[in-house]
Amino acid sequence: MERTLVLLKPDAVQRRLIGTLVERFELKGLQIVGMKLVHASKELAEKHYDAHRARPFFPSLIQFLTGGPTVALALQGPNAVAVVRNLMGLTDGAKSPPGTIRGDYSISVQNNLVHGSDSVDNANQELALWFKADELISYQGCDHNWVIG
Ligand code: IDP
Ligand code: MG
Repeated sequence: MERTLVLLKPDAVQRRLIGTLVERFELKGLQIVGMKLVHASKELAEKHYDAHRARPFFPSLIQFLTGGPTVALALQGPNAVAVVRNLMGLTDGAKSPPGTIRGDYSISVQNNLVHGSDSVDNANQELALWFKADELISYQGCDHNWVIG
């Protein structure tokens, strides 16, 4: 079973969308195996977005991610990485189709509410960056056989 990192970025927290967004992932059938509120340090934010270090928007992105608390979620399920990316939609909220999280709630490129790992390798690295090993909980959901089949 695959695991992925989701962040409800500071705009989602400030806009009181935590419950709404967690519900989207839960109703899809993903299982929460880690969850915490983190006020990201500059060091954590820069490590998380290291791939974008050379981009012109990097300083603004780091200011955004460190500007308030973030909810870090570890989600588990079949093809969790791709499932989450599809639920999120496109990077630019203005262009993301209705029905996706960003399409429904964001109209910005930067302030697009959610992060989701883009590959299994990156998911494992990002989970290790945001969570200690003992903060990820393995358990069998009681509805597992109905949701997964
Ligand atoms: P993703 O979150 O859809 O995977 P990435 O290209 O990995 O998008 O970019 C990481 C984050 O950087 C985006 O979610 C968004 O917050 C921000 N970002 C991406 N492109 C731009 C841009 O052109 N201007 C400002 N911020 C951007
Ligand atoms: Mg990305």
